[in-house]
Amino acid sequence: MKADIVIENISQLVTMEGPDRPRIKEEMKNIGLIENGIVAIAGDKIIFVGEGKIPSYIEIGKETIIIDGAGKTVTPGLVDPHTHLVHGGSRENELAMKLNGMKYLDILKAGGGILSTVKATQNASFEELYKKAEKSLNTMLEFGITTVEAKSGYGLNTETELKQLRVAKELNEKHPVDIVSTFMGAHAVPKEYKDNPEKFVEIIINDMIPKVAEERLAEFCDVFCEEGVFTVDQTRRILNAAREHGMLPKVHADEIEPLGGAELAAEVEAVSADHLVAASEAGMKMMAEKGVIADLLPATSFNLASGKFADARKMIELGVPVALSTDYNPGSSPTENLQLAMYFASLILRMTPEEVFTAVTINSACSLRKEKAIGSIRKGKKADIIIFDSPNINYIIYHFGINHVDMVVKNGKIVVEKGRKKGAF
Ligand code: IZC
Ligand code: ZN
Repeated sequence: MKADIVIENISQLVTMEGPDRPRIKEEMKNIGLIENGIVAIAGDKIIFVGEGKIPSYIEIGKETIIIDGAGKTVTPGLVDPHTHLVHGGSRENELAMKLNGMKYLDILKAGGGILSTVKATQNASFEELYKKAEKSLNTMLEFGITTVEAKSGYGLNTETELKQLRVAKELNEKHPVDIVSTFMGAHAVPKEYKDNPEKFVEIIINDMIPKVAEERLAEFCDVFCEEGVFTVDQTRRILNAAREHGMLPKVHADEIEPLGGAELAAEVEAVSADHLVAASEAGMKMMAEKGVIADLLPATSFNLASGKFADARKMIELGVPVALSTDYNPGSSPTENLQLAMYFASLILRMTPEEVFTAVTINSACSLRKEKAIGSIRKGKKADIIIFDSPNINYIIYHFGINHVDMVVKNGKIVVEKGRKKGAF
């Protein structure tokens, strides 16, 4: 078999070998590390992973690209399983309010926050939303993200929710980064329904969900289950309706107030519960029992500046599989830099670099139900591979705030070189 790309002499090759399922407890420390590693790619697939020299049955032709991995760390493409990628506008006007001590939920209650992005998204054209999200996707790719989840939820009316999801669909078709879509009409209660939120829940269930399903615009459904936003009961009803239409549940759970979101996520057997800063230990135990993935977003906690962070150590100890995300959004986490979230996960959540890499590869792939195709470097899997200009994984975490990516191979093609996007797409 002829190789198109060979990466050899790799100082640290992180394969994430092991079963295609979420890794828990001590398993999160096993990253399948190979020193002096080698990877061969043909077409869009990995055809060989090993140590030392390439075996003779793999043909090296004149066109085969040989990459020297000396002094480099090679990992599976990073998977970001929680973002609000497609939206209009930005919210830097909230910075002064925040510095004056105004809380995230109070800004929302006053008609700002998510609702100000809703206005900007309703007013933006398809092309404007597309261009803005494309720019963010390029940044994400340069930071090593090869698959990203994207939520709707800045439309809050059927037409704009569909517009957001259609933008994500077209970007998925045209941009190298794979996008997995989530319908999140239940992101905030629009002003018109402030006094009758039940009416809005009805619209989500009876109008939005069937239309999203009919156009096959989303694989998942998510709800912002939070004090003053959607109750546990409303969240349950919305997620059950979405499941009936083929969308798997995710929950924004216990981000700020301990409402019982973790417990609900376990009850509805959600694929993931995200945030969990205020989650109860009982809720975490229920999640562990049901295999619900904890998707933690430490960049958001950092940026909300409340000093509160999710208890990752407790979750890992209890056997909850942990994934990590940027939560890229214009309010609580305006950053596409997953490496920064990885740094916070290590230094603040006390996750080891091995646990961090498990969380952004195989566990995050599981959080998007894509673990059969991505999340590890194994023969037959998709050739989504990152070459970091770092001699080991500890260095990537230690030297923080910068982009360590040297090269990105996506679907077997080199799309980032020397940390910069290559060509137009
Ligand atoms: O726009 O503020 N938490 N949703 C729930 C967000 C943050 C995004 C936003
Ligand atoms: Zn979110």
